[in-house]
Amino acid sequence: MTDTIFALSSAAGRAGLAVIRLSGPRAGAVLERLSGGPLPHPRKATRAVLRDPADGGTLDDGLVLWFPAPRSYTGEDVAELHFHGGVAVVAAALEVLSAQPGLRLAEPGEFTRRAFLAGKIDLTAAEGLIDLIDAETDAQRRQALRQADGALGRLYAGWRTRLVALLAHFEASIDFVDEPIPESLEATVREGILYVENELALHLDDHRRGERLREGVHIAILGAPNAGKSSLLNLLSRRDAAIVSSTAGTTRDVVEVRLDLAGYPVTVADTAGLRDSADAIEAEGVRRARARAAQADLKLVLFDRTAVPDAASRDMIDRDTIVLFNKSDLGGDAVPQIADICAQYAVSVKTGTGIEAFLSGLAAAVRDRIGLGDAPMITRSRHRAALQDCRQALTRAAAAPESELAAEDLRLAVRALGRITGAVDVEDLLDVIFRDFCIGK
Ligand SMILES: Nc1nc2c(ncn2[C@@H]2O[C@H](COP(=O)(O)OP(=O)(O)OP(=O)(O)O)[C@@H](O)[C@H]2O)c(=O)[nH]1
Ligand SMILES: [Mg+2]
Repeated sequence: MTDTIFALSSAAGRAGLAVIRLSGPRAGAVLERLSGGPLPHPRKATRAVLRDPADGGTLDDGLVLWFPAPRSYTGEDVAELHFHGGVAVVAAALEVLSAQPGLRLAEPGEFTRRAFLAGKIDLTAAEGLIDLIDAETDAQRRQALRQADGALGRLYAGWRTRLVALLAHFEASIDFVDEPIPESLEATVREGILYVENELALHLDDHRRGERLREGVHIAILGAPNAGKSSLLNLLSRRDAAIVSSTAGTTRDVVEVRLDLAGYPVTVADTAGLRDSADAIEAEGVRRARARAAQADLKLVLFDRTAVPDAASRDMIDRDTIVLFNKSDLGGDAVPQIADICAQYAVSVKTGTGIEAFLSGLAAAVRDRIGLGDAPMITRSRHRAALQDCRQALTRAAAAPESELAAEDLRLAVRALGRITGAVDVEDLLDVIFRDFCIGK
């Protein structure tokens, strides 16, 4: 018999309410024992005094819910116990449950894993749920919600169904060797393959928007020593994250701050001032700054407006850059148009001049890089890799000289798509995916 699992599903610690969830064949019996009565009406919150069956001692006066299989989160019998959220109440309740025969504490993500195994959700929906729990900003929440709802799963399942149908045509022709596949049918099948391949190509050509939204846009602050990079990081993060001083070469390590920028997640990295240095530690800092620049989705290149723009910083400028002329409060010449491929702003981090315009430009640049479109976006490199495999297999299938070879590649393509939603080859994937869950989910 399957184990019956239980866990605290609400957050640990002091709270107004605590929810303990049970799932499995013994959930109903345990609910009856604790509440001392018959099972409540399915899916209706019912008041109950919960007692320890061992000595009849009262645990709490709470609410219980009963979700008989298969209409439950996991597809199994599920019971929910709502307690007052005190730490001691919850600890006592969990101890009583552990003492019940056939019950054990759930592993991380085990409830959702059971939901997947019962066919309640596909893997992309399960991953969407993890993201929903982890969502830090509003845009992340909306993307996760859409994925948990199955939008991505439906898109992939739709392509897979199409390919399976095409494959069936080929397999029929291979089974009946005596009757060669008609030219017209072969052309239709190839057309179908190319159609899906094209859809996949469009879906893959998304500039990693979905992954960026999940992981955050990486922004690097770059520029000559003393330009005001650390001051800018502190302004953006509204705290003293990095040391600011008038000594050139203050910052050596990369200092990272995660922020919510107008609803989008970003990671801003402050870096060492770019210059040639005989000091080994500073030189290492500059090496790290350059490495960050190479990985960044967006670069903020800072110049001191009162100084001549240095070559090292100018070399950093490309289309993914916003140029800032800082220290406008100190005057200086009219701001030169340093590059025509990106936006530039004259600001003073010290007095706040020009900062508002820069911030709205920055928010727009971030939105451009991850904005939520209508089509579901690829959110994980796991999905991207499988989609790329699928696309390559389709390209080969369309060009294959014989139907046997085309069929084999088509089969590989179907399997690659199935790997994303969990239709095939899942065993080894499950552990990887569900261990990201917290216990009680
Ligand atoms: N007047 C004026 N001073 C500024 C402004 N922004 C920063 N500073 C000053 O410039 C000096 C250097 O600032 P930092 O933020 O440490 O500069 P940095 O680019 O991080 O310098 P390194 O870490 O050495 O590369 C400090 O004394 C700041 O107070 C500004 O807008 N106006
Ligand atoms: Mg600094």
